[in-house]
Amino acid sequence: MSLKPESRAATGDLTFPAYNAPLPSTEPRMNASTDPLLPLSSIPTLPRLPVVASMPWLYHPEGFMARMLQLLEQHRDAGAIRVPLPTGHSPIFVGNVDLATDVLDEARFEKVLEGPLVHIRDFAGDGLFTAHSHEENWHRAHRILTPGFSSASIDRYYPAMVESLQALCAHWRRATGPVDVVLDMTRLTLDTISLAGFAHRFESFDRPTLHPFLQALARALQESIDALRRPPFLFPLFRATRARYRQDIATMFSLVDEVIQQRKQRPRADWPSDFLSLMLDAPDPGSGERLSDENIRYQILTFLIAGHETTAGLLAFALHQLALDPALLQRVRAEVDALGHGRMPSMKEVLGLDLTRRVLSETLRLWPTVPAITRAARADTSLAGRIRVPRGQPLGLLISAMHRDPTVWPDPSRFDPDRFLPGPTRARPAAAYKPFGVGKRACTGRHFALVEATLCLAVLVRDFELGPVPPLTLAPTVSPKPRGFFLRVTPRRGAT
Ligand code: MNH
Repeated sequence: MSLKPESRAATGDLTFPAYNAPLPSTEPRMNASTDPLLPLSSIPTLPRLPVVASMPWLYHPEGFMARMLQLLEQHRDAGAIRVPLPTGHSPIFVGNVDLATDVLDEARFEKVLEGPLVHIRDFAGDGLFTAHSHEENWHRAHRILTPGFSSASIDRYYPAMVESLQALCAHWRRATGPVDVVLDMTRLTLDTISLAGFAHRFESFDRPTLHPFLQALARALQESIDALRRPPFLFPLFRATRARYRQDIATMFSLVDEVIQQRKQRPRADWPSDFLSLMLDAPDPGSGERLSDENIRYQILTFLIAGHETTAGLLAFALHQLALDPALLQRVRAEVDALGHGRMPSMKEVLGLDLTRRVLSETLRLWPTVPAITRAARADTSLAGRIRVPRGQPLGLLISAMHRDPTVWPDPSRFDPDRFLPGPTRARPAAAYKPFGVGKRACTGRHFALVEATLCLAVLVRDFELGPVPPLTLAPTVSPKPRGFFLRVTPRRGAT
């Protein structure tokens, strides 16, 4: 299928010739003042039909994000495509390093809430992830919580990571058939973040299905995506779905609010050292004020939302890759075996697992579990000195496409953790690798996630043989995951 400038899309003719990139991307940027800037409509645009807009062109068995990646790979030279949605929005997705470099400039672009984030705000409110960049509560929570997530503070939460991992290992030792890896990684990361976040034990490995609270969360997240495909006038047809959604939100609020009230009733000396205590306790170093109970509820839900699927997907992709590649698996195992014991490693040992960590970095390059983020121009500006961008225009950054840009990643689809060895190969443009987002709205939980993922991957490959797996296909979920990933795991001989 070919794309075309939007002016021609309006005619409804679907057989235009392939789009030609307007100017080579090597054009010096400073020429912006002399060359006329091209309008946004010069960006290749998917056809727009009545009601369904470009939906027929967005189908992919592996989901919307997989389709966006495919489209941007077909239009590498243009570096961006426009996607008319049934909601009337027409977001632009940027997918090469050249154009993304401009969008990373915080002086000119800022995070805006678009797509699923608009709906996730229904239950994550003005928590860090779904707050508008200008909201006072974002600044306050950012100042209070950032120190709690620094690499130095993670050792407080390390015992929670170990405890959940032990439950996973016990579950795998009991397994009589192949395990459902995505479900098990989800149980693991949810249990870890709820234990570290608010000292709550969901004990997911002792239940056949996720706890009702976690099911409510999963359904609400799914609805925040499904709602995007629905033209607003069709909402009345989804009355039952919307009622369920409101009920799921109420379920989540009541559990979290109760946890907060129970904590406040306990004597201060008994408070566990988790994020909830930090939030109730620490005044904002800027204003001296504390977070409100309502805002704390939103932060807790935010940690659960932002902190489980992403890390679960990362671990599932890494395990899939190691199960496919026995030579690499042996190298990782050798690194972990060299610790010389079969106990749970200490956090210091985990931080020294260099290859294991690089496997995770390379996994996040090929399958970034937050595949896109949205920015908008603070004032009229341009991309690569050639495309005019009006103030407020939302731009999606397709991180997965930037991560496969062949101008900075040779043989981009090959899995090679040694790309992340220190040395001259690391001299890449900043926009080449952004799995944790950009600037002041970048991921608060990145150290937490990487420590947790390194610990878990290391212990799982040390203690279990991984059975054979078919080649990777993706589930069509927002945060990508391997599809139908069942793995035969057997305790490794000699492992304790
Ligand atoms: Mn996380 C923001 C990726 C794990 C908490 N996270 C982001 C963003 C990306 C991201 C990308 C930027 C979103 C945007 O610009 O709209 N996060 C990840 C990945 C992993 C991850 C790939 C795991 C792998 N994140 C975690 C964990 C936590 C967490 C674990 C919490 C325990 N993330 C956040 C929060 C934000 C965020 C909070 C919002 C930060 C802000 O806007 O101030």
